Amino acid sequence: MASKENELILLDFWASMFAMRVKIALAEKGITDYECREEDIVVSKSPFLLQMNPVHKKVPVLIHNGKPICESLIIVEYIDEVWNQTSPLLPTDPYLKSHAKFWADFVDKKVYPAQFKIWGKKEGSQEETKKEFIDILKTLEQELGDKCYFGGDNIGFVDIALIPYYSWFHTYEHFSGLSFEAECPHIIGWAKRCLLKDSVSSSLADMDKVLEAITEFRKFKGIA
Ligand code: GS8
Repeated sequence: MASKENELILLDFWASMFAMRVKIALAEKGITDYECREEDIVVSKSPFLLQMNPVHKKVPVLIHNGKPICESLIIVEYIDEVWNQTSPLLPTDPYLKSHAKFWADFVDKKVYPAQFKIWGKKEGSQEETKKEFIDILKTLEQELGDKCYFGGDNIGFVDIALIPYYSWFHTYEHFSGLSFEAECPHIIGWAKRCLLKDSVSSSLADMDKVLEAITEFRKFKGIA
């Protein structure tokens, strides 16, 4: 447990791409001494989650010395500002910072809804969805260009926003028949580079466990 002056609690759900962002950011800052509380977001949210995030009632929530911070990208920025002595995640230059925030926002506005359509819908109505998803990944490949990471030579805000989705790629491929290696090899190369970092590999959910859980979830919701 963290010391009383720096008490950190993360309200988590193991397969949440949003919660994984927070875990990567904390790991990048070398923060390992925090309490991770798993939430049952499907059947029964804890009264503590409802108290800490009364507006959205969602994970992740980071509680720092009793004060809740909600919304994953806001949490990552908060972590970057509070633990600013090491591993900067956002550039200090205002233009470069706004650029990084633009692409992280793109991930939230485009990748999240497109991926949901892939696994959260009945198979068979998917041709447009698949094309939409691949086009989004290709747009991200263009932004990545020849860089090692979206952040340049080190992983940064955009890498942290996007890489958790990689732990779901197996699930997307399973329900769509897509091959990301064939369609967007640069994104796959980038993802593999990210996974070489302990901060990422220790924070991402197991791909097979995600597929298993989503297969069960689809049955539960009558989608399968
Ligand atoms: C999204 C959090 C979210 O959807 C963020 O933190 O960036 N914009 C927010 N969390 C999900 C789990 S991951 O799919 C959640 O808590 N869902 C519970 C619910 O919808 O009731």
